[in-house]
Amino acid sequence: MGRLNLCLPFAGIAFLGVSTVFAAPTFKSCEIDGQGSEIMCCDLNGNGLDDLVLLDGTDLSIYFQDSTQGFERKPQQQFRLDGRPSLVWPARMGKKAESLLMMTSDGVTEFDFTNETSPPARQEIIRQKTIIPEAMDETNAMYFPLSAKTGGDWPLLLAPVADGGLQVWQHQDTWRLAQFITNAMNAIVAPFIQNPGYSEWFTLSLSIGDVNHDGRDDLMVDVDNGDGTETYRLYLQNTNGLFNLEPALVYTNKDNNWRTTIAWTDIQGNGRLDLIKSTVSDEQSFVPGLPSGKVMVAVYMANQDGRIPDAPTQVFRKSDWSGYVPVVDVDGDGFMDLVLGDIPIDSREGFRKMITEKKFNLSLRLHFFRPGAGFSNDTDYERTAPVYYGSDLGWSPGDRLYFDKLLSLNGDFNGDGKKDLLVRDDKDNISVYFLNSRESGFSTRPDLEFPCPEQMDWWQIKDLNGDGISDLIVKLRDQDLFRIFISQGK
Ligand SMILES: [Ca+2]
Ligand SMILES: [Ca+2]
Ligand SMILES: [Ca+2]
Ligand SMILES: [Ca+2]
Repeated sequence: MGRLNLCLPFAGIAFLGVSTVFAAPTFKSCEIDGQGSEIMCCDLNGNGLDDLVLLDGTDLSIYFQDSTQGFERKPQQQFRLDGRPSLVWPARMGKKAESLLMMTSDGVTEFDFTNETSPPARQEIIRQKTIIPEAMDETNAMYFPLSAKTGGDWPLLLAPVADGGLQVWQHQDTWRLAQFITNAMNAIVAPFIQNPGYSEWFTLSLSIGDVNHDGRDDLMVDVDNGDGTETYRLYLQNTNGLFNLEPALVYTNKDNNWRTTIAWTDIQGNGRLDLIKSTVSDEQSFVPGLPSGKVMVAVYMANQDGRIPDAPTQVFRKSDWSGYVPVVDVDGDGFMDLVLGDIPIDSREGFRKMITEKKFNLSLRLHFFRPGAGFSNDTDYERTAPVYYGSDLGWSPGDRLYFDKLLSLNGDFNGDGKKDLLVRDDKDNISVYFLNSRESGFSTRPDLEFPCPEQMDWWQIKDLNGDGISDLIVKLRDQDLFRIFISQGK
């Protein structure tokens, strides 16, 4: 059996919004029916509005966005990819509308949906043996983007091939193999326990994003060295639309284990990647069997030459059981800020109460970054957020706490360029508290409430209609239903 094991290692790259006069916008809600674990947002017909592609096994359902109606409940198109393991992602291929690309064991195929009413036009664009398995016990397609924007009409396409190599394909009239990056990923042979014998599996850990803000996506790869260390390499994209094969950054993490989480982000917006490394303590709390939740957060600011220093520049502590640190530019001044959390459990009784009420209080501490001074050592602003976690079995906030459910600071729900607090704060609602200023922090009462009396699996934040205000997609649990809240302009 083959196994796809994919992850995206670095935190999102900040988008600096434009400050304008604002009020609480109104949101329209709609629902789409459909099964699937992943949803892709992309503009398939080129009308400037993101459409939704729901991925379920190898079945795709397409919901086109209408500027007044939002989304209709039923998909306008459904079709099935080839019955083989594949990676799928959207990319803009020489025109305004985006296409869906599918990579299988023998190359890349483009699906073009510009004619909404007929099935997509299909074209094989790259014929090349890749490391995607030819067959698996359970055949499915998963979302994994393998294209890099160049600032021009065509992206670069990346094809992982044998022996850990990554091919870079460039479009010049036709698709041509332009570059080869060696040692870009792990492809190892590992024993598969249930089925004696050996089968190949691979891990692909790479991230594509514009690190130095020149409009060209850069590439970071992460290779597990197999000795408890891993090596990150950053390749910047040149003005000729290819990668500089001399890495701009090489960093070996000597603590490659479950307790350590690494996030790469450009804190100062100077084009150099900085490192935030958090380590979860294995100390026990006073509740038997419950770890203490203490986490050490070490910030390494890159040197002038882009290198990561041996010793951390600043060290912080938090206690929220999460190796994940939300690094976002909360106040929109162009510098990333640090958000630290604490979940106080003072007693066994307190812990019991937390379990029975299905709610805990998360204390958020904001440390704003100031040029020349770094993150403030003292907390700039502190705020308690009640978090309702519902019937999630057990209690393990872990990385999911900040990521894709319960709480997020990745959205701007009034379009003022400042990030707002989105939190599942009671069993009926997901609430938004606007960030008013550094000093006064988030609103005391919710500015927006998105109704969600059902159990939910996760949410996704994205500006689907391009009005500069974040929209919200909520996946409901145990129902083939997604609820979508779309802003109606500023
Ligand atoms: Ca770049
Ligand atoms: Ca900031
Ligand atoms: Ca805002
Ligand atoms: Ca919007």
